[in-house]
Amino acid sequence: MEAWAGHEVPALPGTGQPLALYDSARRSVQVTRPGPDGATMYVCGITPYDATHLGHAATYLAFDLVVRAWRDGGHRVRYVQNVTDIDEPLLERAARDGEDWIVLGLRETALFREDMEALRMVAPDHFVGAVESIGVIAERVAALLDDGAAYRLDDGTGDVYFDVAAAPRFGYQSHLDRAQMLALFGDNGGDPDRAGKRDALDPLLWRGARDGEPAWPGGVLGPGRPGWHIECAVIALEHLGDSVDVQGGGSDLIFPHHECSAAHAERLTGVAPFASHYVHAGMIGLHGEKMSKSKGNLVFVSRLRADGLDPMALRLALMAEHYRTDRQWTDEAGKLAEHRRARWRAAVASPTGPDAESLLMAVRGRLADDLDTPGALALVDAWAEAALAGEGKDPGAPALVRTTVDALLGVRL
Ligand code: 5CA
Ligand code: ZN
Repeated sequence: MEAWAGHEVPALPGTGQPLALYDSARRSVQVTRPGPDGATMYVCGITPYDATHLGHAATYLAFDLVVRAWRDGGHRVRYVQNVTDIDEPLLERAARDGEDWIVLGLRETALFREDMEALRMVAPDHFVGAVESIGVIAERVAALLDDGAAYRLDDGTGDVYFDVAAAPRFGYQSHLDRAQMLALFGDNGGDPDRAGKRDALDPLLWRGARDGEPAWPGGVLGPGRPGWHIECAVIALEHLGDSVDVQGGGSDLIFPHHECSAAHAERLTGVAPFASHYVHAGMIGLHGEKMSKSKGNLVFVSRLRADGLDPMALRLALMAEHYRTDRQWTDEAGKLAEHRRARWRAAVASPTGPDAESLLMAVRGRLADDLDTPGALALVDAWAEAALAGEGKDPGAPALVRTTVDALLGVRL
């Protein structure tokens, strides 16, 4: 499907530093090492039944900063994001509201594009729906069956499951014990109690057609629709090759989603690990609870925009704390960010300011260190206050700071 329009990221003098990111699998911050063909990143996209809340915005912002840092480091970037435009939660919401699931998905995806554009998020090179990928997903599920890594339940449903025993390293990404895995699996779309499975943790690859549910031809699989984890594995493999530099999403996807999609991809290609870095953004909450569709405590980007919060201030608000920390949204955070943006705007409108090249190097250093946005923002604050106090006489500095903030932080002043 079409991504949003995106926008120019201005070039900066010199080259950024190698980007280090926390990898959930190795449980440490490690330098990313994109190959000569460029850096590759797959980020788990929305399930479009309720777009776009601040949690989504914060997570996609983290990966937008990854793209900016890589580009600044001289890398070509290939970035893919999916849209889970067919899945249980979408069908449930459509049924609840008496709406066609296709209409619901299209409307929320359109709103998501609008919000991403307003937030000046770098657009993915491929923005790929599950529905448009069903043919290739079915082929890969058939390959897993042929390979003995998947099996069909013999209860006449046509449902096909992945055999986790076919993934000897299962668990290397999330580091959970079996009890933790079982609990999360059940809470996140899994069916640990389904009769006939070889292992309670075996994830669904293909759901055979049911009366009243949408279904597509699946070739040898018979009619049905794909499971969730295989969707992301196959879309990544189709568009980015056998492995990626970064597999990204919120920390709610560590298990089962990223563990299972890595297991599927690795079994399909024989290449492990599927991702050099499994990168996870912390959860945004409201009044102490994780923001989620099921809890109904969502703050929508479109609502904040309609209420007059500038999208650039929203970016700054979401960058005020580190992307990996779970954090709370408050109206106060929005106000502080508006104030910060106003100070920065006034500062870059000054005729002169302190040396901006050293600021650029320092901001690059903060972002290269696992996207330390609080550190980067503090550096720009200090420069802005000095410029506003009339310190520093470099007439070229304000323009370079404006470009630095635009290119690396995505904030247009
Ligand atoms: N379609 C799947 C991924 S393939 C999905 O999880 N969709 S979603 O709409 O529920 O979430 C979209 C993205 O936002 C995911 O990366 C998810 O991890 C992230 N996300 C969801 N809720 C929050 C939250 N409260 N805070 C931060 N990120 C969140
Ligand atoms: Zn995904």
